[in-house]
Amino acid sequence: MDLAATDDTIVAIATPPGRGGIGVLRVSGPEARAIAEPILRLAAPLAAGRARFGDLLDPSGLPSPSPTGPAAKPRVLDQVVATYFAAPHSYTADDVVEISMHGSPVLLETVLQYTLRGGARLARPGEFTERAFRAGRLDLTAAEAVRDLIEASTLAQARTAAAQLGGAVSRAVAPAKRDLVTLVAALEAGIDFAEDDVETMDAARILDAIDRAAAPLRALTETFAYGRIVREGITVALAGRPNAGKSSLFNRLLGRDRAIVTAQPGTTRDLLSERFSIGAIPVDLVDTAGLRELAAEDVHEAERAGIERTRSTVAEAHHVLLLIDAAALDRRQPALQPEDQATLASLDGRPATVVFNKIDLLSIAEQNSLQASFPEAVLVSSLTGAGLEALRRRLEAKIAAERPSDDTTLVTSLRQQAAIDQALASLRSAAAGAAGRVPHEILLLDLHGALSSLDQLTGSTSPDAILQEIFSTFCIGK
Ligand SMILES: Nc1nc2c(ncn2[C@@H]2O[C@H](COP(=O)(O)OP(=O)(O)OP(=O)(O)O)[C@@H](O)[C@H]2O)c(=O)[nH]1
Ligand SMILES: [Mg+2]
Repeated sequence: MDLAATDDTIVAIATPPGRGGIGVLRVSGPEARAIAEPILRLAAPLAAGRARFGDLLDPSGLPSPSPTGPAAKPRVLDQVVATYFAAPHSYTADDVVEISMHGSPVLLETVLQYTLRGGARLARPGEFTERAFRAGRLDLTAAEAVRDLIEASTLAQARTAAAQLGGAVSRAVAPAKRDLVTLVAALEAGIDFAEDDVETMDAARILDAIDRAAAPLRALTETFAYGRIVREGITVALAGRPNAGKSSLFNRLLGRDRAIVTAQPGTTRDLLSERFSIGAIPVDLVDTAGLRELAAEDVHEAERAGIERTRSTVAEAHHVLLLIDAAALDRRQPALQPEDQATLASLDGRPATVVFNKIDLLSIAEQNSLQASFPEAVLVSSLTGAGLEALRRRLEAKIAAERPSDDTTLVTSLRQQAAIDQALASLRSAAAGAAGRVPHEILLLDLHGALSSLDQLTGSTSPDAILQEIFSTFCIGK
């Protein structure tokens, strides 16, 4: 891999845009100290690993870094804490100075401009982490985890990212890599010394070794589906016939009046989507247009288009809440209408929950007999809020049911999953070769292929273009 130059000094505001209690400017590179020190008047000189309190001097009053600039008596702009991390014991492994000042955009911008005039370069998004990666302080899965941790919007996402930052994915892959290297070495020895009477491995032992290497990789890929749920969340679609109360339930679950509710069937036309969370999992809840067959002469173009959108949303949702107006059912013989049965059938086994709404219009006895007829259904009233807690718990339980055991490493990124899949494909091909007794030279091609996929996973052999793409998704200052 090409080692990018770290001989220049980069700078960025590390705190988010806007005003705050503290704003941090981060300078990293060989000139970090030299660039930062002139604007700092500290109680004691910068020392590795120490935070120093002191004044931040107004750069405009300083002898300008360009010799033609005006020189005047320095004014104090702020009181700050400056921390110095000496190379290689810093995040980037370069010299790093972090100046924590009051979080004023004007102040931060002034100091940033000063460091730029002093020879620092504005950091690209993710460049600090990229330097940490290139210095070998993080592998690629951990570097990606830095971004995921910053972007986490639920605690579950943060926990998963933190585990990856701690090297969980690399650790899970390490035994497979070790086994493969051992196998490759044994086979290569067999080839190299073919004439020297070195005992070559038989097919059964090779197959066994390949299987041992594949097992932890397979376990990782099985976590991907759930890892994605943690990272990206799930889509829950509210479907049902017009007037079942979908928009009312939508508003209730979100806790605010987002969707228009009227007594007229066909109120909702466009899809409405809002994010909330259930048991730490982000959920995109989608309110849809009521599903009904429209006679040709009954052309409401907007409603027809809405129904089409509903069908495609229902077809893609992780989970469908099929809402049914309980008050419109036959009280003695409650049964699903053909439209509702058709919707359920269209799901093809994907998770769905039948929800009977408007139970405030039913007597307790009627509610009980409805629940007895549909033991799996949840009974709610969007009007009174009855049954909503049970509905939330039901959704939470359904999501939790997909979850692997608590201590497993979750693979969340498509890139990581693709690399592991590729390694597994190479191993499958090697196993088929071994079973078919192909020459070991051919087997070795597949085994090296698997190893190189695992190297790509951790970034030890990733091409620069791929690295650029990954780090460009970071925020500036990280
Ligand atoms: N009594 C009672 N009325 C409800 C309940 N939920 C909804 N309603 C009423 O049912 C009517 C339809 O509600 P909406 O939420 O607009 O129904 P929808 O399914 O979104 O309807 P469309 O958008 O037309 O498909 C409104 O008059 C609501 O006030 C409930 O739990 N109990
Ligand atoms: Mg509606």
